[in-house]
Amino acid sequence: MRLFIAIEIPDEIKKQLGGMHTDIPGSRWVPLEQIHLTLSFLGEVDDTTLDLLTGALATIMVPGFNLCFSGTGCFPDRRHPKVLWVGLEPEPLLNSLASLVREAVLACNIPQEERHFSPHITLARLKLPTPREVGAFLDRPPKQELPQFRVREFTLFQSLLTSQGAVHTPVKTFALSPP
Ligand code: 3AM
Repeated sequence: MRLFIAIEIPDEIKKQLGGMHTDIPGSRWVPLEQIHLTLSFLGEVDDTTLDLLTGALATIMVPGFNLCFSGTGCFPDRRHPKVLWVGLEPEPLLNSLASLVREAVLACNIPQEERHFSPHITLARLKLPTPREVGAFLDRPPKQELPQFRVREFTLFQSLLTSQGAVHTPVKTFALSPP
C-alpha cells in the first residue's frame, strides 16, 4: 500500500482554498477533496509494517492545536516554481506532531527524507516554467482572510495511483489529546 500521513482540512476551508485557483499554463490544481497538510510521505508499505506503524502512531500524545494560514509560496523557488502552496503560521505543537510522526515512521524502518518539515498545503503542481504567471499568483493580495482551524486528529491515508491521478482514502485516524 502506498501511504502518507496528513492533517485533514475542514471542508469549508477547502472551498475557500479552491477559490485561489488561477489559470496558469501547465498547472494541475489539487482537487478540492484531496487538499491536505502532509506530515509524512511513506511510499509503499507492506501489511506487517502497516500493523507496526498503526501501533506506533497510536502512542503519539500531542494536544490539539489551532492552525492559522500565512501567505502563499512555491517550491523550490520563484524562478523555478514546481509546487504552489499556502503556508501556515509557526505552531510548535504542529512541529512536535510532525517530529513524533517522523520518529514513529523511522522506528518502523520506513525511510524518511532528511529535509526539515516545512508546513504547507499544496494547491497546484506545475509542468511548465511560468515564473511570470506564478509571480502574479504569489504577489496578489489575498481576496479574503482564511480562518484559523482546530486540529484534533491526524490521518494515515492510502494514495492509489490511477490513470486519472491519485485517489486518497483514509486508512486510520489518530486522535490528538484534549488541550
Ligand atoms: O502535501 P505535499 O504536496 O507536499 O507531493 C506529495 C504530497 O505532498 C508527497 O506526498 C504527499 C501526499 O501525496 N509525495 C508523493 N510522492 C512522493 C515521493 N515519492 C512524495 N513525497 C516524497 N517522495
